[in-house]
Amino acid sequence: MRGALIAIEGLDRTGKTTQTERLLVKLKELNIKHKLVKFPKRDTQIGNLINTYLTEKSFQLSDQAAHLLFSANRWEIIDEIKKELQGGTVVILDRYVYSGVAYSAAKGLDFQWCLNPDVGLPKPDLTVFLQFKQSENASRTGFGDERYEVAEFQEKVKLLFENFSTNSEWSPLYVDGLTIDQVHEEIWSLFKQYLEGLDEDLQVF
Ligand code: FDM
Ligand code: MG
Repeated sequence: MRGALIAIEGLDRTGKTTQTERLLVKLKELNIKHKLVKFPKRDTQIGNLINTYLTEKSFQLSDQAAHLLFSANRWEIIDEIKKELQGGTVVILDRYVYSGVAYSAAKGLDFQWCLNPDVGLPKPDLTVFLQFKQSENASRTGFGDERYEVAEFQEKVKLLFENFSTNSEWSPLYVDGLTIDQVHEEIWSLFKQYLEGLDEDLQVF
């Protein structure tokens, strides 16, 4: 049995990080082996460059080069993730390939071109996509000042994410009006069935 690969996706400010932290607490309580990986993973050399790109608007990089860095940031740690899964650990991803494609394609890059460098990466067994039904996101306060934290851009990203909604492992979750606890319960009800691990091999993008 291998561990499940679970991704939490969504736009900025939808509660991904809060919810992944809640999941970790729960998994710890239940004594289930788990590992969290947040993408971009900023504490590697490639991740450092990505962090500079996101936080310093004066740092110039073509959209293509930036895109490939985000993909490289996944490839540089994927063997470690696979090893954890083989050892039976549940791996939770806070953003993954879907963010990679949606954010770059929202800048006008070709969708398939954006997916290409990630082809071969393992597909999650479950992707929970946190979203707002209302395009409430645009008016939400609390955006920071990183490169992509701009309401109009987030609206474009939202449309691009919709391309994945036909994927079999894609589980949209509307968070409008729900408390943190309620969202956690919803995620947990999707998550539960994967806790025992899986026999089938990982699929790949
Ligand atoms: N982002 C994230 C991308 O543009 N491509 C990617 O492959 C990934 C993983 O980075 F705006 C964007 C999404 C977001 C920014 O992410 C930083 P966090 O989750 O806010 O740290
Ligand atoms: Mg952010």
